[in-house]
Amino acid sequence: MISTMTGSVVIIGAGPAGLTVGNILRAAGIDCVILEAGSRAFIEQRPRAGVLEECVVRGLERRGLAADLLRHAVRQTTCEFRVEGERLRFDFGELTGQHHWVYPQPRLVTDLVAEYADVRGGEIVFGVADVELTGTDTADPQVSYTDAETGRRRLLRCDFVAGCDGAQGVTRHALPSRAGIARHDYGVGWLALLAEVPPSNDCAVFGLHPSGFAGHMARSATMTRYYLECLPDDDPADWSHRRVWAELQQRLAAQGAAPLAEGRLIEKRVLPMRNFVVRPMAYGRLFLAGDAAHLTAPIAAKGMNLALHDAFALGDALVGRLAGGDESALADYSARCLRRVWDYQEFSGWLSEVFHGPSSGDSHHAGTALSRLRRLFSSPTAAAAFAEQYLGITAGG
Ligand code: RFL
Repeated sequence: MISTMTGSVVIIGAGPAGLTVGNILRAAGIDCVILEAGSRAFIEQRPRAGVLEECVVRGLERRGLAADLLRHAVRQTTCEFRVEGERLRFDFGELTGQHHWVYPQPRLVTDLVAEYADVRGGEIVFGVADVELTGTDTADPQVSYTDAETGRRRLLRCDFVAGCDGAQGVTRHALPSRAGIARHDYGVGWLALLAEVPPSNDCAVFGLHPSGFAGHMARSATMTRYYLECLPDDDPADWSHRRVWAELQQRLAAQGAAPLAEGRLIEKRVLPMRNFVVRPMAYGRLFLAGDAAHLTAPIAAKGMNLALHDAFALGDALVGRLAGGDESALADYSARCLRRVWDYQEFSGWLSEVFHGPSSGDSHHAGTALSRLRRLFSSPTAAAAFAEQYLGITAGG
């Protein structure tokens, strides 16, 4: 079966990036179809990120995509470091006038799917398999896939392809071999945990400890994400309920901090801390966005934010081209996004040095890590620079 869609875009992947691109195109009346490997229920429930930068929220709001978020998200203006039994509270809100928004990724995805499919009339095909791209370096790109309902192959001819299929997707592999992939492996793992308990602090907590980093991040009034540094090849099965809570209590302990509220762990998986960046993010009529183009370990909580920054740029550029004949923003898309991507990669590396210093087994690294951290509380210039990166204020793009 062949469908020809003139003046149109095929978007692969219905994560935050793909759904945002789709919504922007639909708002401009441009035809598009989103092909998603999972089901609607699957993408609406998959627990992942939960922290959005102020500038991303404003970007969503400008495109009519933040109504529920603005009603329900919680604002945070402070983060807290716990080190050597001390609590160091960093008030980035006071420094910048901006804040973070806590809104679980599954809720955002639910909002974006509803707006795209139910309000803006966008087409989305769930359960696709064996997606293949051809002719992306010509004016006649084609995408084929196996339809879950009929089991038959379908072929779509379109004008542009948006590769928004995440870090495990296929679109990145359609780039020519000369496209470069820069990789970095931090050599540590994080045990990512989702606990059915209310947050135990009013803001994100980063615990620097000789046994390993630990993190606490609110997701909702009843759900908290925790992280424990571990070996990259650790088996989550070796982390019993008791062991997890004992390590969290120990690594996040500080004077004046109440013990953590403990509860059922509904997710427990080991994430190797590694990054990659695809350069360039575009080739011919194929444009990558989000994790498909760059993976940023959750050290700095930037992955979903970057995916949305890309999606704004790509959606707007495609509208400029398809509705107005203006090629310039598409031509600049990769270079523009990569400026922000590299800024966030650098910030992630900076934070990794700090978070993983005390547990590195290297007393020199431990010393410099603590020095970096303490400078945020003694130097207004260092504090301002950190706050800008934490909030994504000055990054290019
Ligand atoms: P997604 O969300 O992975 O969506 C890609 C979609 O593509 C589909 N797909 C395919 N569809 C068709 N054909 C194929 N061949 C396909 N292959 C894949 C997938 O089913 C999926 O629906 O990518 P996107 O849109 O680029 O969004 C990226 C974000 O999801 C990601 O960066 C964040 O979740 C990262 N992240 C965090 N980011 C933050 O900004 N703040 C955080 O606090 C934060 N915490 C996290 C995180 C990621 C985590 N994990 C599990 C990796 C915490 C965790 C634990």
